[in-house]
Amino acid sequence: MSVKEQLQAMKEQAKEQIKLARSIHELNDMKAKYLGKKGSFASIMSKMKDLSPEERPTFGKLTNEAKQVILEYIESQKEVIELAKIEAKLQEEKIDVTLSGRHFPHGHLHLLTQIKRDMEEFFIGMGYTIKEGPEIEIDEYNFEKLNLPKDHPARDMQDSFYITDNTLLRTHTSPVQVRTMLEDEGKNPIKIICPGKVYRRDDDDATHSHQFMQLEGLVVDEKTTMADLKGTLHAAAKHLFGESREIRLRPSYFPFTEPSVEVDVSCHNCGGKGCHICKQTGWIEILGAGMVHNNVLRDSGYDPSKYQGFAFGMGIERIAMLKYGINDIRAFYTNDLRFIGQFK
Ligand code: 2U9
Repeated sequence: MSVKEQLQAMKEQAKEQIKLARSIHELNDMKAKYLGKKGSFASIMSKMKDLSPEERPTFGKLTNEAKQVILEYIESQKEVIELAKIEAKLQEEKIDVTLSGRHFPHGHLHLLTQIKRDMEEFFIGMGYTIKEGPEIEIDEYNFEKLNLPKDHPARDMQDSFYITDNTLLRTHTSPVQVRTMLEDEGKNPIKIICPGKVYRRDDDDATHSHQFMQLEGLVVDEKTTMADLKGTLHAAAKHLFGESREIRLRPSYFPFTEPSVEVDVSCHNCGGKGCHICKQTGWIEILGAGMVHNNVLRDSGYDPSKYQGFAFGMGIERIAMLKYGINDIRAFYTNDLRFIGQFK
């Protein structure tokens, strides 16, 4: 084969093979194979020495041209590879704007918080102020100032979480009212609600929890009567359970109120006819209340001959359970989203 033919064969072979290179790395291998020190081109060049001086210029021209052609093949394949790379990247990063978006669920307030806030708004509308206080209380505010003498059964160590002899987790939010009365030093009327967590040493079951939420209210003024209490509670019951609700008061006993009452609301499920929710009575007990005991007024600095007051207390869980037919109080605390998510 003449040199010219050899060069022609090499160019053709290079053209075919370079076209097959799929990466820059493969292309570099091709470059080395054809144009490298030990490549095909170098081996053809080594034949230069065997040629006569007349033949050399033609040989030189042909080899230069062949080298140039191979370099061009390499360059153009390099472009092909780079374009393919860009195309692959574009395909990989392609965004399908017609796909539906990913769903990011929104959280919402816990049912107990919703009811607490709803009640707060209702009472704010009635002119009340919201008061909060510590969950760790002293015995004096939690019991003594509420007319719960030392030997009262509710003060039993078995019923409360005592921290020291003198401090405990509050068993109701009433000490917040005591603190407010003491702060006002018997000078100003009081109209407050006190929502918050309370603690009792109960064994947890479907209707008891060692920790639950209360909302209590206290009004102290010079002309506060049981009629004010009844009107307030009727309005609250209607707000919670519907405009056509009625309430009834039954006599009861609490150490901090005298007289004391338990308050029933006409059943929101059957309207009073009797159903499984109201146990066929037409009425559901929703809270306790009464006129503030003279001892309680006096012990916190209010003169009972000048001031009267009413107070009420309700369990927020109980209200929620009645309103939504929830039959296990523990559902509020286990944070199962299938339960919690129902109350958006
Ligand atoms: C002061 C004076 C009086 C708060 C009251 C009740 C009646 C009552 C219960 C309802 C269900 C507690 O959550 S429950 O277990 N509460 O029945 N609470 S009167 O009386 C007060 C509070 C503070 C200074």
